[in-house]
Amino acid sequence: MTCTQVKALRDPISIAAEKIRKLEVQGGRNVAIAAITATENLASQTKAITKKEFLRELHRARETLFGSRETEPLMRNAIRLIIDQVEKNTDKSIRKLAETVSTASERFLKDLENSKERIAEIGAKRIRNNSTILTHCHSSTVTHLLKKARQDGRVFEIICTETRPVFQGKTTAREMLDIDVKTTFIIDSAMRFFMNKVDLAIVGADAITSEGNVINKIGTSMAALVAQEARTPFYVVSELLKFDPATMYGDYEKIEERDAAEVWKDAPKNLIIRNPAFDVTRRDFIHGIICEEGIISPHSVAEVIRRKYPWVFR
Ligand code: RUB
Repeated sequence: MTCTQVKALRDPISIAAEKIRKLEVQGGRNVAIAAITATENLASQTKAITKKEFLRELHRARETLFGSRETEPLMRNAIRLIIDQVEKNTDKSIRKLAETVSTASERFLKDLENSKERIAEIGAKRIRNNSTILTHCHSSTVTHLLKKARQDGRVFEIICTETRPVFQGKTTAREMLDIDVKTTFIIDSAMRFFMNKVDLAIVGADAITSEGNVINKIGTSMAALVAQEARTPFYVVSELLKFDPATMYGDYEKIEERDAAEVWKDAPKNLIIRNPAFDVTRRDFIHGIICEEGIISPHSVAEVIRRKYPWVFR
């Protein structure tokens, strides 16, 4: 290993980006937390002498983190806000600027935690006693909501999809078994078979667009489609800051395409394998977005965000 490679491995940003890329850290929320923590660590260890150098370091970190997963606006909004605070700070002392990173990071993490709790409080009320809920992939926001419902004494069952190709559904299944929830594990293509046997479908989100469409793990739009056919209410559970402001100004949210080896390791030569990580669920399929501001219609999402987090649009 070369000196540069060793140095890169020790750097908190490269370590975090690598974990995010490899899905050792998964889910929009955990990705954002890992990126924020790494940025805070980078700032506390900086050897920069001038503000210009410090900012250059932060901008480099931003590029590396944003490149680690393309469909994660919560991470992007967080890092953008933190760097913005440093840029606005007129102080020239690096210690003070590093403190700004730390204060902004801690505040963001605290707000994120509060949102998670608020979402769980609101959403848990929709989990009726003796109901069955279907979920797809692993969303820490969804499982937190379900844990809250359980703490509130609600008895319910979960059906979770395995979520090919990386099987994040196994994490959901384990978390549900840990809180004594009766859990059934199904293959993704059994979604339609089970959808008319459940009372509710709940999924997380990676990104929300200005039109109120939701981007989440590949297969989510299929779940939404079959939920509509089965007349099963379909809810998205998400922090508002998963909103991507660039979609307001014409950009499309990028859909990350992952390594083909995740789908088939020793695939025959010349076989084309496609592995998109996410898909878009149109707002018409979504009953409501359960967020920190309540259960809102996907149609009103941009308006609610503009009111609650006006800085996102700047
Ligand atoms: C995870 C996924 C989750 C959202 C929401 O995909 O699609 O539903 O990220 O998760 P991956 P959370 O495993 O590819 O990251 O509520 O934890 O933010």
